Amino acid sequence: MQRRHFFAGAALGAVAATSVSRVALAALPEAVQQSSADTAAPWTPPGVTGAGRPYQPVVTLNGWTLPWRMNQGVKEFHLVAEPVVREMAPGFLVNMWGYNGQSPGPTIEVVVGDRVRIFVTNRLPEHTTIHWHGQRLPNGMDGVGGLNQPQIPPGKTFVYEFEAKRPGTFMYHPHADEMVQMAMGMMGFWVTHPKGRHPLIQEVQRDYCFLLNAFDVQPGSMTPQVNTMLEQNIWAWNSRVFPGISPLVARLNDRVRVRVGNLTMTNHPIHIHGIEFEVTGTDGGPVPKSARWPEVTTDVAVGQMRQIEFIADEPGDWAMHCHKSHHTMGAMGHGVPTMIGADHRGLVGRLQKVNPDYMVMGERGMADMGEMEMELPANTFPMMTGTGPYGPIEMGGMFTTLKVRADLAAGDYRDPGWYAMPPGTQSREVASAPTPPKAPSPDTKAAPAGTARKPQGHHGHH
Ligand SMILES: [Cu+2]
Repeated sequence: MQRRHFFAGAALGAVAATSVSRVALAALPEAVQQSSADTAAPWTPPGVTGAGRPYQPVVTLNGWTLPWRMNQGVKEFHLVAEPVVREMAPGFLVNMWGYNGQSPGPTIEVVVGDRVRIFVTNRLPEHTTIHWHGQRLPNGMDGVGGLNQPQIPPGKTFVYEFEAKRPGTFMYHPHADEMVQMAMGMMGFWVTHPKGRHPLIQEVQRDYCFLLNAFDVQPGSMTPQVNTMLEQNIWAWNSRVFPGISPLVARLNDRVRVRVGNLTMTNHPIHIHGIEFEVTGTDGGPVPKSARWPEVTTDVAVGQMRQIEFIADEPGDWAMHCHKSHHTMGAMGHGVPTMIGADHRGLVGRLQKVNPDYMVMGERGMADMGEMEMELPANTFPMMTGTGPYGPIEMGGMFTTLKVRADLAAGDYRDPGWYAMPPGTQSREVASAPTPPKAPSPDTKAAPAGTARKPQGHHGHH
């Protein structure tokens, strides 16, 4: 079970200070660091007490919201691009590049009309930039290295400044050595809340966000292969893989929004069990109500953002995952031959004389992998992992659960544990297969009760 990291304490206190000296105003805002890969509780802006926050904050799955400081009417943020070690699942560590201690970087959360100033310090071994994906902004703030600005050299700090013009779901990522820097995990989420009520943006009780990302981390290694185009083996949400992804928790009948952005090299059909949702927003903003339809899977193509919404009106632990079945798997060899139906028991002994490491796998399917205690190279993410109350879940990648409970407090995001099913509502084994009901046919009525009809050929029906 994961523990939540409630983001509070010394680091936050420093940026939350309301009185800032002239010297401090001139200095860069503190670059707040995050050491935990757990889901942080929503950040409370300085000066906000009780329910005074003017919006329902987002909760970033296995991520956090970057604190800002107010400087003469401008919200100031400080991102530091730097090498990080990300814990992708408990015990599975990967060398990445990210921001402020983690990959992805922190979520930036603002309100329409905010003047935003973002300082970007480069602590990478090569130059970088940040592109603010989807934003309306002056051309010189768009962050394409070489086209809109000089690259940010290692050791230097650049500043971006623009107004958050439209509400919605955005991303940020480098537009410099992009293939390498994104393959190393450099990306982050951005949410702009509407100012006051918006005719197409409903109020929600829970608002979650995460990025789809993918890595090629060879078994036993710690650094992604950055030149891999499509055969990534680690399919992640916010640089985490099941069972390392926090559940989405909702109170019964909450309206829930989930924002998803895709920065991998392929599309991901995101599927949620138990409810129907609508896509209420895309990259371009809120979807007109007449253009929404119910569905249970929505494809998020490369470079896209999707905002889905639903009423969490069915209690339970509902699976939520990418529907490409290879994307809910950990590191695996795609070149392994299919052995279903091949009885090679007699061969094993002979083959092991030649190759002592020879192992039989997959002759009855691959489900054995879920409980296999095979010795893996150090720091290798298993192909299938994660255990539920009824055994191995046989997943490992873009998978988590939507946990809907009646007895949650508003704003409680803690994992409530496994769902206790009401008696008689779970699939179960039966003693033996029941007698199939007789197919209605004209002579069924004619047959005396208790008389078994002899099977007849097809010509026997008339
Ligand atoms: Cu996928």
